[in-house]
Amino acid sequence: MLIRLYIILGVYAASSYAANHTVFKTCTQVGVCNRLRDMPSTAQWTYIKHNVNGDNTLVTVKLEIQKKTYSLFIGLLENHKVRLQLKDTSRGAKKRHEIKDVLYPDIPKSIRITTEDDDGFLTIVPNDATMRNHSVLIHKSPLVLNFTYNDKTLVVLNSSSLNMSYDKTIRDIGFTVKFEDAQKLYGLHHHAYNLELPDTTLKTVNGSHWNEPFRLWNSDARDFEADSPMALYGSVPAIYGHSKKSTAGIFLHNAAEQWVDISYSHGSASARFMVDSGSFDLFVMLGPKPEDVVKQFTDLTGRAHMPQLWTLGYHQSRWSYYTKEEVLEVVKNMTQNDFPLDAIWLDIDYTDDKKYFTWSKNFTGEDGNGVRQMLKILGDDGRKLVAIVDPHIKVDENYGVYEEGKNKHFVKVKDGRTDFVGKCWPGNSSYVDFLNSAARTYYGNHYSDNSFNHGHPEVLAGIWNDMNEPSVDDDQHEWTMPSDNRHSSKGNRKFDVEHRDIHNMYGFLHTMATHEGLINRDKNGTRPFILTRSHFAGSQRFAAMWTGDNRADWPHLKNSYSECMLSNLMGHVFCGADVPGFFGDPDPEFSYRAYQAGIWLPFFRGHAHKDAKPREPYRYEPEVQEIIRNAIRMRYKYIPTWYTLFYEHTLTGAPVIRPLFYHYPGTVNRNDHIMLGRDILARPVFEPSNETKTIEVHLPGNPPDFWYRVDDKSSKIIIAGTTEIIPYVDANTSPVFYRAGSIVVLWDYDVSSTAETVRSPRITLYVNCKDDKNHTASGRLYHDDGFSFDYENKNKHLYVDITFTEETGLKFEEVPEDPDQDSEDMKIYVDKVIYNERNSGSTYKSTRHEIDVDGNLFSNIDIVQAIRNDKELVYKLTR
Ligand code: NBV
Repeated sequence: MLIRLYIILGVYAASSYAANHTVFKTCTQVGVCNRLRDMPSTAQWTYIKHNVNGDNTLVTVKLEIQKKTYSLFIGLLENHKVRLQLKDTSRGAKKRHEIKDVLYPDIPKSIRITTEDDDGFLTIVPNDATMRNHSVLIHKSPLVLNFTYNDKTLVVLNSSSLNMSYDKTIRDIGFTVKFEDAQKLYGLHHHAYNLELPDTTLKTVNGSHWNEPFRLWNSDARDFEADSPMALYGSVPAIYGHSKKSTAGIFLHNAAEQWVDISYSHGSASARFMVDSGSFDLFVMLGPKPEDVVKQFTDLTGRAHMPQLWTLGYHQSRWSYYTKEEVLEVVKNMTQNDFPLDAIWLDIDYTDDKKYFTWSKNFTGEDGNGVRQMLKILGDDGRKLVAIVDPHIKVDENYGVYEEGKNKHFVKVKDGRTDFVGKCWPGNSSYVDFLNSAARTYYGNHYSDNSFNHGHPEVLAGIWNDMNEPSVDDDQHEWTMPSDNRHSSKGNRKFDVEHRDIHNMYGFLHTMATHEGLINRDKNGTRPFILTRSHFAGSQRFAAMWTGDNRADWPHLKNSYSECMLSNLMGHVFCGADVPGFFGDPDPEFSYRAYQAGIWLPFFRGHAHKDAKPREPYRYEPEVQEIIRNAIRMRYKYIPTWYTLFYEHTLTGAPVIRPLFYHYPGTVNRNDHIMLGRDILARPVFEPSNETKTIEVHLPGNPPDFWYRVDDKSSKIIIAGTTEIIPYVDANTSPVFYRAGSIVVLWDYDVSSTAETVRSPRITLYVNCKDDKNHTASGRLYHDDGFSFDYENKNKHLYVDITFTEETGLKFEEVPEDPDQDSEDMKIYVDKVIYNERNSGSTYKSTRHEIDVDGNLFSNIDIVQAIRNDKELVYKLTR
């Protein structure tokens, strides 16, 4: 055993300073990519006939190629989406695996359609004349499919690039999608790269040699390089084509290995997919605005439920805190040094010999009560604990979880009978077959107190699912399991699915099991919090994700913004990156810049590799501590805004953080600018002071719109559409802007954790007036109990429009789209109102009036208790 463990650790240690490219393959080393990348476009698919089903919701087109027949099923879906499924229907054709569970269970059904068959063309349009703005236009020979919005073709699938082969060992799918109108392509999350997908068919990208397609193959890519197309931990096979005029998207509902080449030419862009196996099930989303495509994609893959409020605070982690005393000590030090903190995290070493759902003696103590005592102390202090639980189960006859799973719930080798055994942290391990619903239940049940034995589910409030690509210590198989391993789609009876067909959704299924386990453990009373490393399209329904083992350096820090903005556009809103970075011992300047940047990502956790020097915030020099403290405190101030944006995501799928082009189509993308919702723009410092002393900020929009700079005392106004050069004056500089016309809601006071605020939420309103006659501004605020599903099941929440005009004063009204809210118990107190106003006659300056609502000026408004009981309640604050 000792020797085995030594070998595993040896591999991890050896690989700890660069991704291991001898392990991960390049395109030419992988069959499908090698076969399909340079394949000449000669395939000729011929239309034979078509028919429409009885209720007019599906068109089946019979096609032929090389004497084989195929069926192409075409359905139009509500809200401008099309679904295409291509199946080999020739005699004796093998069935391809069709993945389940990824699509949101209530995906909109196909709508009724009408076809027009005319002279070489077949057109499919919605029956309902009001939906007629989207259609499919099929040119029969040679076969070309055009997807149109308002009679303009946005997406084209050209059959000459379509390949589908299936013999004993090969089951490739290849196809090219052209975005007619697109200047930029975004998508194929997850890679550590800029937001925009580069042309991968050119020899040089960013000045360096790069001729690799993007790869989607979930990998334990520990110590991955920044700015690289290498496959990382998760895969979202979707692309959006964007230009100032329109945005359209595609989503390939397939969880097998994929390689994708991107090319741009003459105002359009193409993506060439090369897929190892599985089926052809393609969704086309016709936008036409960025927010429409995101909505369409999340119609298909679902939306996250509300996070618990505490999860939006600061999390402190390290590989590892080894004893309960150490855990309590870290929390005590955070408190004593005035760093807000909501959760402390346990990495693998809390377990007994890496057996998940067990505790080491360092936590249980001699009397066995240690875990309960620790959790009680943390809970009384308003803090939560998150513990890691990986998907591999130690092979050990004396370990109940293993004994219960063996021969039943684990992935099998190729023979479909023998449990697969691979190496990971515990040495020999078997891997839970999460495709199998019985196995998911078996695993999920172990989160209960009966098995995990923690006694305080309300404090052990989060679970961290790591190593779920799945990671196996095997160089021959790119640190994962063999592709010919077998899973069972039918509850233990038959191991009928090859791993290759579901590889990219293994982590998704892992979090599905954990989510179900936590829902059962907490009797559906609490919203589960799970952090996952591996993810797939739709993972947002179950877990938050983080970007994995980044390095504490400037390129990785910068990439973290693109990674999370893209994940947000692809439905997965709860994204973060290790702060200040997993590997390395960063200098103080880098550390505080990483904290200043990290606060603007939805998930905010400090974490470090076990070899890194301890670097909890209180370990820095006092001046550095002060900068980090200010950053974390700033994060807490914005929690009401984060929470409101998360709620809006549950309604429409809208991203929480956004790149500039989301609200301002066609704006040149900046990877270092981030928008929190529509109204807040942050541009932290990603440059070391020895390299540059200024930073550039581009404020999007068009004059007469403008932005208020709010992070300093300059009272500066910046006209929309201009680029501002900001000298970064000191370490505290981290520019933030509010859009004129917005109302931003903050908790403008210092807290030790969100628990403190939940008791009596007191808000400050930043009213950022426009320069119009009435000085108008508006914003929204959401509030609920912070933890339960009552916000959804019983509508117990408050969601209000806040508007200001000089005439009417400040007004709170229920958001009209959310009419059934039951906000009776929701109390929010307004502490302060701060008006930002442009100085009359001055182009560049503003004035800020701070009004203490509890103070003299407004003593008549015994302030501002429980926004509404009746439909509308107006607080007139006239000046
Ligand atoms: O569990 C140990 C680490 C964890 O700290 C990290 O965050 C994960 O991404 N884990 C990976 C396994 C080993 C990494 C070298």
